[in-house]
Amino acid sequence: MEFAEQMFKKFDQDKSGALQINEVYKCLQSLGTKFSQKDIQIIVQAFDDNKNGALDFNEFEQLCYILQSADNISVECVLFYKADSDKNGTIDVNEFINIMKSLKVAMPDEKLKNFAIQMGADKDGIGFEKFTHLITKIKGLM
Ligand SMILES: [Ca+2]
Ligand SMILES: [Ca+2]
Repeated sequence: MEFAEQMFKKFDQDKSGALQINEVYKCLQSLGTKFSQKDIQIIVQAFDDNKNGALDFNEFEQLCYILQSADNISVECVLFYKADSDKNGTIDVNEFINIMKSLKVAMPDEKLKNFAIQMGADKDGIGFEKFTHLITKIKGLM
C-alpha cells in the first residue's frame, strides 16, 4: 500500500472517507511536524478543493506528496507548492487569486488581481521567497 493510502486509512478514525481537521492534525503530528491547530486549519482550507471542510483521499494525497518532497516543511512552503498548480516554480495572477480565495482572504477579485500584479505576478511570477514572506504577514488574517 502506498504511503498516503496507509496514512489515510490509519487516521480516518471515524471511517467517514475524509480526514477532518483533528484527524489531519494527528496525522501530521505523527509524522513529526510541528504544525499548530491554526496551521492545520489553514492547510485543510487550502487543500479542500471540494469545500466540504475535510480532506478526501485525492486532496490528502496532494498534501502528502508535497510533505514528502519539500525540504523545509512550513505552512508557507506547503501553501506555495499547492498554489503553484502548473508547477513552474512561480505563482502567476490566477494561481494567486485561487489560493487566496481558498484561504478565504476577504478581498474582491479585482483587488487580489491588482495586488498580485504589484508583486510582479504578471511578469516573472511571484517567487518562493516573496510568497512565503507574504503568507507570514497575512497569516493573522486567515
Ligand atoms: Ca474536501
Ligand atoms: Ca505557477
